[in-house]
Amino acid sequence: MKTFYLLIITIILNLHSTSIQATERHRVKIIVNNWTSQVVLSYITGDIFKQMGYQVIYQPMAISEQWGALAYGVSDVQVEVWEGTMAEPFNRMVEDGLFMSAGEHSAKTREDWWYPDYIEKLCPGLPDWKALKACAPLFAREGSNQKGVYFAGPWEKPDEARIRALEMDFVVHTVENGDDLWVELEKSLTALQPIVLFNWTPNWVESRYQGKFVEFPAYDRKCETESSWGENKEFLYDCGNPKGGWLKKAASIQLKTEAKCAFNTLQNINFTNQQISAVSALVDVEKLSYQQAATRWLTENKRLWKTWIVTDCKL
Ligand code: TMO
Repeated sequence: MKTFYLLIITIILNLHSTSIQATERHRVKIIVNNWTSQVVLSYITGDIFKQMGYQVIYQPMAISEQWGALAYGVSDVQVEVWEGTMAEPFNRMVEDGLFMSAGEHSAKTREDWWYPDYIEKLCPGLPDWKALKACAPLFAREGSNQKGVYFAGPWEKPDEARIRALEMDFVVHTVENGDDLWVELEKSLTALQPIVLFNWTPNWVESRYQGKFVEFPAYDRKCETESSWGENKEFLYDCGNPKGGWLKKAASIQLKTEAKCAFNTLQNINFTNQQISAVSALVDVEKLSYQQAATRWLTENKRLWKTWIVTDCKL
């Protein structure tokens, strides 16, 4: 009897989906980048779309590849566009109508040079960048020729340009995988060796370690466009990254025109600093898989995410 009912339901569902196939697309392609919270939020978003009846495809991709993918409709969704690393291409291409913003999360973000607190004893004056500049030799590593080493992530930032503009005696060491940053951090903490590295907030690191961002000259758009602006009159990038930066969602034009329910739901999806930091800690501290972290979050926050799903939906 049970099987019979299931069969009927399946037939009805199938008929229903064929009847709307012409107007509504049933497949959503989600870009998966390479830092923890983005991966978990992608899976959470994907599971919400699946609940709505969409078929979801995950597409692992570097930040630099995602813009073209969104513009050509190869991909539909990127759930974490960070102002500090991505504002320039994002703003330009949204302005050109190549893809769209699907709104902002509540979370406020910052991405910049960061150090663990114990270094303040060795380098008085931190977090001011001038103190860091004076302490450069403290951050030297084997083979760096007495220059300080800054550990950068695999996400393009104009760090070399900033070092040059602020005349800092530093070199950039770019790690291959984002997670290698935490390997370097742990190594330095164990050896009580000074380290300055790329970090961001919200992230799991703040739930585990005391530390601070270096305070470079405050960000201003002109810092990236007018060399005469700021500390150095000849060079660009003589400033830090934005504080209190935005965190946005990107969507392809096709998502809006062909999968309206998914687009409208994406607009409602909204994470806070605390939530993003907590989901990344599930993976990086508690060692859950990305999917396990997403499932845990969905189980514990049903009431919230169900309000994100648009109700006037014919899928
Ligand atoms: C884009 N990221 C959060 C890694 O800086």
